[in-house]
Parts: sequence; C-alpha cells; structure tokens
Amino acid sequence: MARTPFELKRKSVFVAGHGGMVGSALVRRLASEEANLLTAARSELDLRDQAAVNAWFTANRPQVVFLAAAKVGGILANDLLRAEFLYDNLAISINVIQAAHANGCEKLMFCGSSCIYPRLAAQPLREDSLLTGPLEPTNEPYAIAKIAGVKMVEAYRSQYGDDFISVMPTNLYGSGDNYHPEYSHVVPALIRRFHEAKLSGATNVVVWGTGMPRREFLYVDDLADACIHLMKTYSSPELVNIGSGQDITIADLALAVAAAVGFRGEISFDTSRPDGTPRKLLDVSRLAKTGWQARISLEEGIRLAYQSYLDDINGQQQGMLVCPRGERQGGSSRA
Ligand code: GFB
Repeated sequence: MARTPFELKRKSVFVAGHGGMVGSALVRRLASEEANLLTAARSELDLRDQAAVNAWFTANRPQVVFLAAAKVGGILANDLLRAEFLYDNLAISINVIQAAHANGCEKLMFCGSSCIYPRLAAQPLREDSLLTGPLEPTNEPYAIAKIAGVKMVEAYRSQYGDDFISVMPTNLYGSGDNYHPEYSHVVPALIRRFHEAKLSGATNVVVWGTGMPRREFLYVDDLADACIHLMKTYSSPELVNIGSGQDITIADLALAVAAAVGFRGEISFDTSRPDGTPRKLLDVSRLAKTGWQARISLEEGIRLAYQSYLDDINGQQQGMLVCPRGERQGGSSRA
C-alpha cells in the first residue's frame, strides 16, 4: 500500500549490495536518517542463492529494501562476461524482490541502469522509450536482466499492491569505484591511466574508441541522495531516471580527467575499441518534478573521485607493508 511521504526513521533498512559503489554511498547517506541499517556481507549471503536469500529475509524481515546489488562493469566487461552479467543480475533481482514481497517489506527500490533504453532512442532518453527498439549489443545481457527487474517491480505492484519502485541511474562514478584497467567504466579507467602515466613520465595516454560518444555522468553521492529522496516521496509504477541532465563527449571527459590528475602529455584514440551507444543522456524532467536535482558538478566530482582513488591506493600500499595482498578491485564486481 503506497504511502508518501514514507518514513525511514527507526525502520529496518536493508541495503543489498552495501559493499559496492552505490550501496556504500547509500549507507553513507542513510547515516543521517536514523534508520536501523541492515547489511549482509557477500561471504554470509550470496544474493544469487534463492534459499539463502529467503532464509535471510525470514530471519531479518527488513521493512525497507534498497536493491543496489548487481554485477557491474564497463563496456568490455559487459561484452565479454555476457553469461555472468545475465545470470547474476537476473538471479539477484528475482530472489530479492520475491523475498521482500514474501516477508512483508513495506517499500523496495530497484536500481536499474540507463542502458535499458534502446540504443538509438530519441535523446534525452525518456522513461517511456523503454522497449521501443533494439538494445546496445555490448550490454544487452545486462540490460535484459535490468529490464526483467523493472518488470518484476511493475508486476508485484500491480498484482500484489506492493509499494515497489524502480529508478534508472545514468553512468555513475565516485568513491568505491572499480579501477580495473580493462573491466572498469570510463571515469575510473581514465583516472588510473592518467595517474599512472603521470607517475611513469609517459608522454601519451590511449583512450578507447573514437572519443565521440557522449555520456552523462553522476557522482555516486548525488545518486544516493536522489534515491533517499525518492524512497521518501515517490510511489508510482512509472520508473524514474536519475541523472545530472548534462552530457559530454568522451574526448572532453578525457581532457577533464587529464587536467584533474595533472597529466600534461598527449591523448590518442584507439578506434579498435568499441564506442558503444553513441549518446546516453537521460531526460530528468520526471525527477525534477519531485524537487530533486544534482549538486556535484563533473569537475568537482572528478576531483573527489581522484582523491578517493589516491586514498585507495595509499591505503593498499600501507596495507601491503603489513599484509601483502592482490589488487582490491581485481575485476568486474558484484556491487
Ligand atoms: O564507461 P563505459 O564502459 O560505459 O564506456 P558505457 C563509456 C565510453 O567511454 C565508451 C569509452 O564509448 C568507451 O569506448 N572509453 C574510453 C572507455 N576509454 C575507456 C576506457 O579506458 N574504459 C572504458 N570502460 N571505456 C556501460 C554498459 O556502457 O555503462 C553497462 O556496458 C552500464 O551496461 C554502464 O550500463 C553504466 O556507457 O559504454
């Protein structure tokens, strides 16, 4: 049964995927909501395991669920790990949504992705362009899994009256990102590549593709703030896009990251690498009508993300003095 404004105070709130970039931003943001936070480490709960998820929900009975767990990665990870992206993301969605329903969860938010929209849909991408055309081939398995999640939310809402909602974030970046050289998204990939080039004195950095695709980017703490806002104020079967409302070419993004990192060499483009969708800019008018807009500019966000990358690698170096270990983010991860 839908109720807005929806209270988080003193509710038991489960952040599924709290170890990932989105989940950890939600945990940071929830600290000011006086909610009783519930989390489950991957080692204690595999969200792909239906019996384990059912048992966990029966034991903990969360009143509120943020479904931020997903297997995520950049264009290459999506294209190569097609079976894992489809299976893991489908399994996580069906298990968590069904268990939330079966255990009387009052409200659930499902986090999708802007890649669910057709590759050549009119820009900016409106929520109602869903399923109006073919998907971008490099991320079709991930998109299909996320579309299934959206449809589950819609179906549980209409058949059972569950107060479940779906949000579609744009391309995200920020603290807690994955910096794998091949499997990460573009912002962390470029932060790492420019940083390493600066340290080694390299004179050229290679950026994938033509540099011409356009992408919209949102700092992950802005996303978390939008999610809390929508959890409290939004209740509808219509999904909501979450973005900054502005996009930029990959070539200009590379210049911005190089400037933030302090790399002064040349930038070249490897056109043997895929461009993916030519443009991905969300129409954020539905979100704006709810009274929310992004606050962290791209320039500020890249500065924050670079600082967080430096903190990460400094932490790892200090950790290695005590206990040598491999790279923390060794591949695409389940967020
Ligand atoms: O971030 P990214 O992998 O996400 O790539 P997508 C965005 C653009 O940056 C593409 C270019 O045109 C890439 O070719 N790019 C340039 C790079 N250099 C690099 C680099 O070093 N690494 C990466 N990764 N890209 C993903 C989807 O697509 O976006 C997922 O595959 C998900 O399903 C995610 O939706 C948000 O926007 O192309």
